Amino acid sequence: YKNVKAYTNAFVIVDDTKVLLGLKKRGFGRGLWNGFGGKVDLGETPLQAAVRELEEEAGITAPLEQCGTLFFAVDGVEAAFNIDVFRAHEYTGTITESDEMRPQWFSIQGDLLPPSKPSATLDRAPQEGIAALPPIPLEQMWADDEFWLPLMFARRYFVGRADFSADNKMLKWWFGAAPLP
Ligand code: 6U4
Ligand code: NA
Ligand code: NA
Repeated sequence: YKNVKAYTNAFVIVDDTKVLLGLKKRGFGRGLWNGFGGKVDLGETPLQAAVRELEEEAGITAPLEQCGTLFFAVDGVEAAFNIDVFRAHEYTGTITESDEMRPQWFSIQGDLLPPSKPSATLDRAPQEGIAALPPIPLEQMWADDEFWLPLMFARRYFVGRADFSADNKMLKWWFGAAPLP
């Protein structure tokens, strides 16, 4: 790669049990479920960009906090991605489909649940409505997501890198976590 472009990706996670994802309807990553985000515009901080993109793509406002940093390079593509990842545990406004994203709640289940989570929390009866949500559709998401989503759901701070081939296969990757600073 020859240059690095700044992007954001934002997740709303309610009660540690459900997460809002959007189905990308156009452009890069079309057909994949992801958080809400995009390019950091000139003059914006990554946080400002994350708040703006969440509003533009899902119609809501949330007190986002950075929870990770990811770096992606693709063979033969000049620009690599630096993605600041944000999360919030609450939001205001009405979740609204946009031209770019179709929002949908998913339940956090199985291997994506934090292993360190106290069993008292995990074992309690699911809240009304949660059980009916579909599980996170990893097979229809970027290949790297399964490695850092559990860290995000465990409320840890994560960093990582993945290198993709020109046809978007993940060739090499590394992800790690630390307690939140
Ligand atoms: P335009 O329409 O050009 O303004 P914009 O909304 O600024 O687009 P977009 O949607 O192309 O940008 O941003 C790409 C989104 O995809 C960002 O949220 C970052 C995310 N993304 C890119 N590669 C990813 C990967 N390997 N894994 C992942 N998210 C990725 O989980
Ligand atoms: Na976007
Ligand atoms: Na944008």
